[in-house]
Amino acid sequence: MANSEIEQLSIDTIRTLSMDMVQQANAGHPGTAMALAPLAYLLYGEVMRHNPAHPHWPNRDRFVLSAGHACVLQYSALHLTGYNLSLEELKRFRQWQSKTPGHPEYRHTEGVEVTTGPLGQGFANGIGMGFAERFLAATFNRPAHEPVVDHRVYVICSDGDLMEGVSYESASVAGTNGLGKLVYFYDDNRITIDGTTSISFTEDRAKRFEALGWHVQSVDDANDLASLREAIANAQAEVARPSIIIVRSHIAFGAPRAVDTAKAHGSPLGAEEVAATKKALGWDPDKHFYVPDEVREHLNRVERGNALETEWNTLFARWSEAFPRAREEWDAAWDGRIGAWTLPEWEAGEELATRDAGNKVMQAFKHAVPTMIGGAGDLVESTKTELVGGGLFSDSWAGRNIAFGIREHAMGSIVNGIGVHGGCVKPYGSTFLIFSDYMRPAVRLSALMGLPVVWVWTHDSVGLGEDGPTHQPVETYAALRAIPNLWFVRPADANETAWAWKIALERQDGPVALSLSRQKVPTLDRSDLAAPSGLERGAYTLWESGSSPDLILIGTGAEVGLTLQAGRKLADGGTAVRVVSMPCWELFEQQPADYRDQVLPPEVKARLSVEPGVSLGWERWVGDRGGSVSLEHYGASAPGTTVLEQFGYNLDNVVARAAALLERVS
Ligand SMILES: Cc1ncc(C[n+]2csc(CCOP(=O)(O)OP(=O)(O)O)c2C)c(N)n1
Ligand SMILES: [Mg+2]
Repeated sequence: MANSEIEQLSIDTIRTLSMDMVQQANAGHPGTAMALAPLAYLLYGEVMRHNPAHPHWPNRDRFVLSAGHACVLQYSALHLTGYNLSLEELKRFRQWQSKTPGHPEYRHTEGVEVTTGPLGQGFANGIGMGFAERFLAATFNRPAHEPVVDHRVYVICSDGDLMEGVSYESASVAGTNGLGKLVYFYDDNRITIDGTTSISFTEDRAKRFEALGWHVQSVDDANDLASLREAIANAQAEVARPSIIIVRSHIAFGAPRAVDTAKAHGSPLGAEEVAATKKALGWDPDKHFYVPDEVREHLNRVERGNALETEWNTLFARWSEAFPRAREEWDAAWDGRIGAWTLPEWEAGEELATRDAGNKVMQAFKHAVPTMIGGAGDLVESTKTELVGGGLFSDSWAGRNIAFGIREHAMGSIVNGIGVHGGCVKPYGSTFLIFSDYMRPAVRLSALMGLPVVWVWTHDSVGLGEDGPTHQPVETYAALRAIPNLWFVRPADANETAWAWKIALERQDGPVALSLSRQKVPTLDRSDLAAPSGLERGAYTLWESGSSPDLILIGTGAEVGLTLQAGRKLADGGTAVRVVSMPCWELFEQQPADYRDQVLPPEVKARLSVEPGVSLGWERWVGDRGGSVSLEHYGASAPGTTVLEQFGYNLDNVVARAAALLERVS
């Protein structure tokens, strides 16, 4: 078979498999996969350095299908090139527990590098991968030795990806940082679900990316392999700027009626149109999920992948021998291991904001995690999250501090991309707690993917003061606690902050969010209190007046000090009181029932929570007879101490609320 023939047959196999998957499931997105079959053929078949037999090889090229709805394209390519994804699994597209879910899922299907589907995310994740690649290259490559880190990131994105703001934000970050190992493809099919893009998306995309500092090329026809090859070669040669190739395509290419229609985006073509398409392509319309033997042979990339990996393994072995110390660091980095460090401790009574404590903790562990990188959304002076002495990434690729600019959403998605890349231990992003809303899609995905990343959010209550209600989180704790698999930690004082960072560093299977105060809080005098290590269990009895309490006060974060004061005062008046510090609901939920019952004995019904946010959810801990000193309204602009005082976060009010509760319940 002539080369061009086998190429065409392979491309049409990707096309027909994609169509058949959607038709069989009677759900999914056939059109874009059909149109981009040639691109997938080139990327998986000849461009990317990947190994289907070992998808986790560190120096592989990364691939992101940001237009995750077109996942049948990726599944077809993974199957045909020899990944662990059988034809049976393709037939079970979108079915219960199949390896071919409705959008690509990280750690679910081998070869899928990141979960995509929410448009714009994959675009920004790819940029995070580009950060990781440049940082690890600068950290581990040695002059006069072949590089051990040297790969590209290939991303396919769509109109929707480019319409979403996060793609603009992150593209700007990529341009500013000159991430030259990125090769993006924009599927310019001029169609979205609601029809032609002329009704919703009219700016000049090429000029936009040029203005953002990208290297921009266009290919007029998605079926023109020669032009695609040439553009890809140019993009690879451009190492100082990220590249984007705008590829004009026709959705549902090959389908006589469905081509260029918005309907082909997200509906099965129908049996008749599938048959007509197969006929038009010169295929037998009665054959489904048909893979010609010669295509299977032609596209299998296991041998090539093994050869590429072996070649890298050999140079990696030479490098390891020449630089044994670097090799040790490499192993720790890729295993996500944390070196030895000592938790700083603070003396009783020392007054400092937990954000300042956080800063000191970061300096204490920064050498124990030499490949940790991260930064803030233009608030590093406020969130205090600089790794001092680590350098700025925009100055040098070995710099550990990333200036994300005022782009919280991109920051979140970029940190996720760094996280899935591997090698960079515990990437983090920080801003004010209120602006976690701006990064919520990325935070949710970090939790969904179970990524070991850290979110550091400061200015975590109305106690921030003068900036007023726009800046004061109220519903935010509840909103974040509603995200499954996110640990939201609000430490009480400096010593709890050290423990909060400790669990953040140690957690491997999901994100940890640290909620830190802007305002000073007193370091608790632990001489008659439980140790701050209690934070590891999510909640712990901080202090009690006697062994069987009639009343339990539960405080979080900066309000624990006040809660404790109230508890002592009530005890002085003769009440048997227990004070619980509850920095993290999620960790407490994971404790065995007997521990939970020990901290919050079911028979004690008089329970009062003290936290400057909505009470939503607190009924789980205070019970249906308990109460909450909460905020069911927005904050106000005034000095923080005044705001807290006025809203009832003062000794008299907490004591009065507790006394009233006790009377009502007993
Ligand atoms: C954030 C987000 N909003 C909405 C959707 C639903 N959605 C899926 S694809 C799509 C747009 C399709 O247009 P385009 O991105 O151009 O993809 P094409 O149909 O051309 O493949 C939309 C709105 C989504 N997946 N993510
Ligand atoms: Mg489109």
